[in-house]
Amino acid sequence: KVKKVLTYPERQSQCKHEVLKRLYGIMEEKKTNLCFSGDTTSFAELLEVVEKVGPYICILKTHIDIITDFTAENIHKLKNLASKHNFLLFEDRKFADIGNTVKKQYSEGIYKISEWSDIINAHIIPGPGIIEGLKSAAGEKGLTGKRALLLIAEMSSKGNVATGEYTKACVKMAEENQDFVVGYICQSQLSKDPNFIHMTPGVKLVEGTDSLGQQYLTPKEVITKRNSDIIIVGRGIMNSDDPATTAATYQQAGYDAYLEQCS
Ligand code: 5IU
Repeated sequence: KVKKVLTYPERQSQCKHEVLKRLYGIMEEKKTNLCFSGDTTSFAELLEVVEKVGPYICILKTHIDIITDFTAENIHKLKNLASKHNFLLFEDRKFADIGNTVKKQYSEGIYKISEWSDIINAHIIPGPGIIEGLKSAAGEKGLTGKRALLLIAEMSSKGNVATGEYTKACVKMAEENQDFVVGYICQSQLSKDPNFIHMTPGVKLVEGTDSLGQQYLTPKEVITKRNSDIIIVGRGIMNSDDPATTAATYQQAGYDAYLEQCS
């Protein structure tokens, strides 16, 4: 039987980017491909739930601009949780403007995302200047190699237009910018190159939809059928009565699917 995917340690040794090497290391050590999307408007609640789910995740995805009680002190606490539980921070900012503007959105304003978020993402609609802009912002803060970008190649929501040629253009842009782009937000595998990781949102234990266009696949479908690498789970964990136990369930489902893939 031929292995369908490389193991995390194999990918870690074959990939070039420091952030990706760290991520594969965490995935191997903690036996998890679970990214938790902590979509709450309360920083206090975010810190509380992350303290519980921290042991089960490799990445925490945030939407810092929905938080009402933002403070630098809370960012400090979040960074401490990330070191304590050993996971990366991914601000799901979905940059989409010209290079000169995203550069400021990434490093300035209230949130100063580049100072704390290991990973960010962007739409490719403006062209490669958006990648250059974000990369130069990280460079100016002395963070070259410590920050990485994911390109949004596909979306989970019904009727989205990130398909076909658009997705292909995204893959091309990623391949041309490997010093900063480390992968994709997508719904299925787009590359076999270990320098690119695939992260898939729209994941729940049971398939379905929400009332605003979200479409859900199961962890098994995402990892073994779509050959993605990371499952991104928000409400499936956030809205559960026991986030820690539920996160452990998603961790196990995602990791079992990975083991099945590489055995
Ligand atoms: N998200 C998606 N679909 C996408 C992209 C991002 O759901 O195509 I790009 C984000 C939105 C939300 C999280 O923060 O992933 C999914 O949350 P739920 O698991 O609660 O649906």
